[in-house]
Amino acid sequence: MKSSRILLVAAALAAGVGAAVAADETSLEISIKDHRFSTAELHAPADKPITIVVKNLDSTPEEFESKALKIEKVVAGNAEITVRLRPLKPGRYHFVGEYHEATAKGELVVE
Ligand SMILES: [Cu+2]
Repeated sequence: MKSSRILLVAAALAAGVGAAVAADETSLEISIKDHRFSTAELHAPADKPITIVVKNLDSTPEEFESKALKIEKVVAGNAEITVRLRPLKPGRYHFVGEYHEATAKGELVVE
């Protein structure tokens, strides 16, 4: 009996922490058009989780890739993906559209 009550308290605490983290999260959006990112520079605060929605407005697929962020995710033509990042240290994190690397370049600036 005693242990189940402790479990309930633990579950309530975990739920509270989860809600606090979600509210503190940074949501960003970027689109791909004519094999270029718009905008090419994203800004986010340090030490907070980040979510980036990548919308591909081109009809051909693209691969959202960043070695610095350890991301490699294909976005189908006229589709979108959501990328979730752990809290990051301040810095400039480059990313590219790997299928059109000459034009699809961008940076996530964490400060
Ligand atoms: Cu790749």
